[in-house]
Amino acid sequence: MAQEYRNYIGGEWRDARAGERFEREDPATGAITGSYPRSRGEDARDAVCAAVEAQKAWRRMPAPRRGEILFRAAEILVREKERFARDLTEEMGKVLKEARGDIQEAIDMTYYMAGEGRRAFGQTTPSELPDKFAMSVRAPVGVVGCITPWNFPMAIPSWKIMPAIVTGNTVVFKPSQYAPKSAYNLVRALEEAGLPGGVVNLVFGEGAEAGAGIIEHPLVSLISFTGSNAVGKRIAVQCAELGKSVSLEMGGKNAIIVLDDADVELALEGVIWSAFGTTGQRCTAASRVIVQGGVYDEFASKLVERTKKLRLGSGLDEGTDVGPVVNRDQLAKIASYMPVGASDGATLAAGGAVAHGDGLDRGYFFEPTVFVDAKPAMRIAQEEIFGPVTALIRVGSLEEAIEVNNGVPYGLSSSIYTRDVNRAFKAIEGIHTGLVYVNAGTIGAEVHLPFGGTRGTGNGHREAGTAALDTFTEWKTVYVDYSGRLQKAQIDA
Ligand code: UN1
Repeated sequence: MAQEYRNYIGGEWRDARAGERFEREDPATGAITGSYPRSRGEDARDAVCAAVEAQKAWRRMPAPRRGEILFRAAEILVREKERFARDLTEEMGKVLKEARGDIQEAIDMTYYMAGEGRRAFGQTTPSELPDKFAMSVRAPVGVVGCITPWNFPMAIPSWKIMPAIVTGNTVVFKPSQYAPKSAYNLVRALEEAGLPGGVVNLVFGEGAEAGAGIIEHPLVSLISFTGSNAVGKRIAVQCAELGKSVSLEMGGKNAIIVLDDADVELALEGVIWSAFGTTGQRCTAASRVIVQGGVYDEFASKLVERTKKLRLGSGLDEGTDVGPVVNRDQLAKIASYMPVGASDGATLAAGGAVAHGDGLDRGYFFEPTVFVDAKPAMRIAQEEIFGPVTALIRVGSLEEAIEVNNGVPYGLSSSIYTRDVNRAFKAIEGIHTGLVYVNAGTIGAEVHLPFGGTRGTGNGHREAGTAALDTFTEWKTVYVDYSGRLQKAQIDA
């Protein structure tokens, strides 16, 4: 019998009203990892009501006290890091050392946002009139719906929940049905840390059911969503009609540029890590490599050779380089791009198929794949595949590399390998993505800097850093006139 988990609503662990459940399996073995409530709109509504009720006291609690609860939650995550990492690997497949990184990112964010309980700075500034004081303070937006994906099932929820609650909001959290245990672990840590009931409510289930119930509810002021571009756009349209704020993070088609003067060994390591880490299922994954002509052939042959040596297997096995993809649908989607790449004229140089043998048939494994001689406009070089697939594109110059880098519908992350500081800075200036790395891969964002992207990646918001506070708070501008008479701005000044 699979272990049964429950929703967390108003501080109580409860089943979905209709009593329905779904099971999650380990994508490496097919073993069932847990059973979860399949929540519907009515459960989402219960959760929103609990969040509305809890908001009254929570927004009045001094922010430093709220921060202390976060600090205690971070301590619990530290204590449980290894256990939570194993749970995470078992339910979504990434290798254990990356799962530890996922938990660590949540720990970092939780400590960081605990500190914001004593900062959350606003502005004070001189007034244009005498005997008048001008300042701005941050106020919570109210009830926030957090809808999160499976690829960073501990980190991404923490990017949303921690800044939301430290600034006085309450949350309804709907995690992906492909990584529910990590959501449970995170919420349990908050409960143990002493978070009052109703401040974070957890509703398991599917986007079209539980997620829709949160989005539609009139008392939810803000939706923070990370996931696909197609779903994000639909949510944005719906939120516009309902008059809600929405913060979207929706993927990428990120590139690493390798110039002729690059340290080739370093660039190779960066490409392997960025293209195949998390089995390529990162919105920051390097699914394009733009290589200058002088080094292209050497780079391509070394990359192909290294890619073929990567070992596939369960992420729990320390010898594994690349784990499974998350589910059967993703496996089929990735496989469907192989004939697309070939018929568009790219050459398949490594991988290219569902992996078999050595116990791999029980899970969803795809061979790490390299296409060479891809052209910038090909579908494999334009569309987010979200799997262990990368495409090499040959260019003649830095200027062409920048143009190719920018010529996609997304703008999340990018990277350039060069030893020339002038070229590095030209790239930093010319590249239109939210993140730019120099002599490092496209992944590895840190929690105290803004995270997000341009164009199809987002809608102008950033997560993490103090930018997150801008998403989860409203500015309240306060003028205090202590002159004792009517002073008219713009007129008496
Ligand atoms: C994502 O790919 O969805 O920088 C998030 C990184 C990680 C977060 C990635 N810290 O790749």
